[in-house]
Amino acid sequence: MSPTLPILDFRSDTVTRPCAAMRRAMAEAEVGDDVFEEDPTVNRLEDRVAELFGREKALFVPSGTMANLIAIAVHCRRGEEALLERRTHSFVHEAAGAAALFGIQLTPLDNPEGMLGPAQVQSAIRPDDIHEPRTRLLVIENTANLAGGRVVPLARMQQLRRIARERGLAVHLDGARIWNASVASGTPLSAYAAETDSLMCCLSKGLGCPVGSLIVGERDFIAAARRLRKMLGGGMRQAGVLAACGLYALDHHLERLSQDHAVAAELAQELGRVLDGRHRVQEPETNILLVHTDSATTTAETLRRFEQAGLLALALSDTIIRLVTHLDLPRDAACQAGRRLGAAADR
Ligand code: TLP
Repeated sequence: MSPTLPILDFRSDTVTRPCAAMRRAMAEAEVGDDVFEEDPTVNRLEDRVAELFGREKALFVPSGTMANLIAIAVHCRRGEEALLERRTHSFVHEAAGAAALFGIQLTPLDNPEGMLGPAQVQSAIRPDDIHEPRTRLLVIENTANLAGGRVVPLARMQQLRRIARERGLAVHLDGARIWNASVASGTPLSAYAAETDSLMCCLSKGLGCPVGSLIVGERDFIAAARRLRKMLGGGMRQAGVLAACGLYALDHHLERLSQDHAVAAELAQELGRVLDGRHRVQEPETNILLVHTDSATTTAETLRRFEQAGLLALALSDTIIRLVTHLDLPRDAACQAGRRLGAAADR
């Protein structure tokens, strides 16, 4: 790789750094002790996010992982069960926190779409039998990250909610990238939220904040979540400096997500052009692009080829490479990637 080529970091939308204006908002933030609920900037962010989703309350927490853990633990008691699709972040990438810390069983269901289906949920819900865990919760991830940033359609969420209601289950939405789902589909955030009992959203992914997620729900749910946040050591003090980033991002970085989606679509075209038949590029729906390969060797070779061209990507498995677009990439990142890979192939 030429030493002058800037790195195009497609590993995740979590790699973004706060821009100058966001840093100014941090520096100027009014702060107080948030454990006493006295940080005006945190309070403003929580009120704003609750309103965006049309729910009573929101709670600012340090990470998406903590947000999911708390929500699952408020819904389920020890020995109870939550159902989720096998590729859901809470099952794959949260270090089994719900099981390890709260005694909650997460039961994965396989679905080729990467999202729960109504029929499989119906048959997975347990009967009232002393031998079995009590099924309490469905966890839905929208967008579905490891399925390639797929948007779970509102109609699917409505079907799942109906089943959950009929069978006495709650629904939690991992909306780390619900912003992307909403911008891509034109579905209002409040419409998604209406099909859930709780949800979480992340500021630290496509919105470009350095830290932070929120749990959203009704008053009693958030009161219980606040207690668990303290138990887990997630009560932050003058957190307004972080919340200020969220307020800034909601004003300036939400609508622009459509650009990230456009760059991902362009990148799919470019990669389709420069990668050979050992690769299949999955059409992106949002800002996440998957490249499926025929073997672990191809994956390793392709990642090496990317790296030599100054592109960083992640292997999700032996045969899946993930690339994510975000606001720290140049607008022509896809063209640049295609050009660099093409030029390297010609050498
Ligand atoms: N996802 C990260 C990695 O952990 C895989 C990424 O780069 O995509 N829910 C979803 C759907 C997520 O994608 C993530 C992070 C989380 C929850 C956890 O958020 P954090 O990293 O704030 O704990």
